[in-house]
Amino acid sequence: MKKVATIAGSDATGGGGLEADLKTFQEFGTFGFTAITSIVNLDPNNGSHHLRILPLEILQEQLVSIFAGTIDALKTGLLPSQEMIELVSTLIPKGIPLIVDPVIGGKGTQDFIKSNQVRDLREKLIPRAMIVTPNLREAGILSELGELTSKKQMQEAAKKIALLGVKHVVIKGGARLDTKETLDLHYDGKSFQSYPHPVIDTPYNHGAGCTFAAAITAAVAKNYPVEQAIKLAIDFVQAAISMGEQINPYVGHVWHGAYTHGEKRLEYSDEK
Ligand code: PXL
Repeated sequence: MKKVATIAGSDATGGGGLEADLKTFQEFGTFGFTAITSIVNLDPNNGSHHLRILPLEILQEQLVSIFAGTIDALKTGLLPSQEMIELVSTLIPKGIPLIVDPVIGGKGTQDFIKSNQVRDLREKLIPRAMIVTPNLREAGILSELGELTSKKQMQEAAKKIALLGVKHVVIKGGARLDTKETLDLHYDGKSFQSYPHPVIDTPYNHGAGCTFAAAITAAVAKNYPVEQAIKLAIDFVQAAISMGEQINPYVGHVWHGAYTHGEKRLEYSDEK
């Protein structure tokens, strides 16, 4: 069985963060490991998110644990401090495919990380990655091009991010592009491949970005070439968004089990 690890924050409400990663890893038939950097909690009085950062030594102990055996692919998500970015950049073994999801902010909340951490992501972690998967906003920040609204600007941003030293840049167009169709863009240092797909009209899409990067990570662990891993991840996330559900008064999550209709497993039947 392929082993995949995520170094990420916990989303207490279960849609994004390492919860999304683990659920997705399992759906892809891989065995998931986690190292928790932080916990994002939701205030039920007003829907605001609160970030609780774990002590660095607890992250270090988890990294030592997960690297005690073989890991086939590794994903990073929310790394909320410079010390954590530094630690992860130094402790992850060379030779394991690394997928960096450069989490900067959540939806409609304050950014989780500030400019110093963004600089460390650019200078320390992204150069070690095989694939980086920013959303539109993160791509604008990492490329220092600001707001991106067109395919051409996405291409420019991908080129600039590739210059940081990462082979594959995959920008998630998401629902923020000003069109009915959206697109995900892949740049491999030589050419661009775009993957247009319809925007699914739903507010219940929390967790889509983490799920996308987790799906790519699991597919890479299973030896899929990057292009095929991206296609699998897009189909998986489209299914997950189309079955998104409201989870509490403030947010609705993608259903990570949609692709294989996990909700139908073990349905109780009293038929004899
Ligand atoms: O979607 C970005 C994200 C990443 N990681 C954690 C999160 C979120 C969004 O809420 O909670 C832990």
